[in-house]
Amino acid sequence: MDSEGVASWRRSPGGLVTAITPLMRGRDGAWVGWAGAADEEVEPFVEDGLALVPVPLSGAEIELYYEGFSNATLWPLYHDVVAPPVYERAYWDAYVKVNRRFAEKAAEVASEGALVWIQDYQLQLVPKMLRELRPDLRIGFFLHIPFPPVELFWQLPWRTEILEGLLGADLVGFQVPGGAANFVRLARRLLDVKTQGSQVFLDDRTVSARAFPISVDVEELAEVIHRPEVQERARQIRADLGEPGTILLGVDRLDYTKGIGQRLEAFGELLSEGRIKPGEAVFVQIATPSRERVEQYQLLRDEIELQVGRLNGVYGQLGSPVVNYMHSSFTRDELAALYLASDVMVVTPLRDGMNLVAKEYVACREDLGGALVLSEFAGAAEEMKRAFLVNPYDIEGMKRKIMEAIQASPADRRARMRIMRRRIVEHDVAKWAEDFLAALRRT
Ligand code: ADQ
Repeated sequence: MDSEGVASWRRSPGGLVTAITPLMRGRDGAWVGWAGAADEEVEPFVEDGLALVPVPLSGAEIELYYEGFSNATLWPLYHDVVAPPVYERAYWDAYVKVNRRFAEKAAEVASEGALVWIQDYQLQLVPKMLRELRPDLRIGFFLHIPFPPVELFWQLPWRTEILEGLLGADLVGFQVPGGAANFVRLARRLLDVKTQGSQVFLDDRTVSARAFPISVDVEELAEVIHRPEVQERARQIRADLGEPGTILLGVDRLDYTKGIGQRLEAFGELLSEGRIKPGEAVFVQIATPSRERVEQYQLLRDEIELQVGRLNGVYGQLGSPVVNYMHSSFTRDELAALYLASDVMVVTPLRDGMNLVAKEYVACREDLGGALVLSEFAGAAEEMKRAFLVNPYDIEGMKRKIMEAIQASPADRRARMRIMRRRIVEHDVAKWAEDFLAALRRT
């Protein structure tokens, strides 16, 4: 709502929205989704070329379904239990109820024989529910986060329901082949069904499970970085930071899976050992506010802010902190300027489905400058082997790789960046969507 009382819509941050928005524009389809506020009953509307069909959530459902089952149960379970998942029956009941509401809304708006593409872990029961309501539809599902090994998934009290929910789809997409393999293995173990390669054979139909690595909108980013004001802003950022020799950059939702604490620990030790001198290198950490009412996220915020405060307290000087930390959301332009301004991008998740920040960085570095330090546990590492790959649990190893990235020769950086860019340019987000939808049509 602006100062004159006119309602408008704002896009929420995060990988899924960033990836899907460009491809929904101009397509003759509808996006069924939650509007982002409690108890809001909004009629379907068109915004900037997107036909949006809101599904309401009550305050209690946001707490139980979204913050609860989605983000306190499934999120940690699917990310290698890096935080303990909470198993609450009331969360589950809300998850079933809200999934049913989404399935009913999709069943209502989809035309005869339409393709329906269901996105992510919050809606894993929708494929089966929707198929029961509308057997004429072709149903695809894409999981943006990792699909865990059977041994972890087994913990889930509702493991059979979730698996059967997903098997309601004709095609289930994952970020990496390992996720698809985990899923097929789970189907075999839990339901005792026959499988072969990427196929799961049910009594009356076959479900495919395959990897479709998501990517970024390379063209849109190119347009952003070519604008003179963005380039000027990048120069300004370097000047504002005091023209240090090296700018290291982290950009993440403030999430315990992102390994922010581990990377700051590595940076702090490099300072304490004198391998990095204050003033010569500066760390810029952008932490986008996220899931602020979930307890684990509140604890994490306190921990990170304590760590930043300590580092600046010990190594910072008047007017020049060693870590510039910002807990806020940024525009695409400002993020692109940061990518251009930085020398070393540090992406160190403990587990991540893909990680679009790493791909955005590479997409923006047309100049072939900059180095990428990337966790082996991000899906993106499978496509970008020429990054400085690290195990974020190994602080010593991470310190070594950060130093290598800082000290790499311009020729080495260019060679690595050129190879990574080739991959990202050829496999952008449009290709991701086309590949998925083509595979869904073929099912
Ligand atoms: P996320 O966990 O949200 O995505 P990521 O893939 O890195 O993680 O995407 C974050 C997106 O938010 C990026 O596009 C980034 O530019 C944007 N962003 C980050 N900080 C921001 C800020 N301060 N202001 C504005 N925008 C900001 C989930 C999965 C990932 C998977 C994606 C897409 O966890 O593994 O890559 O979905 O499938």
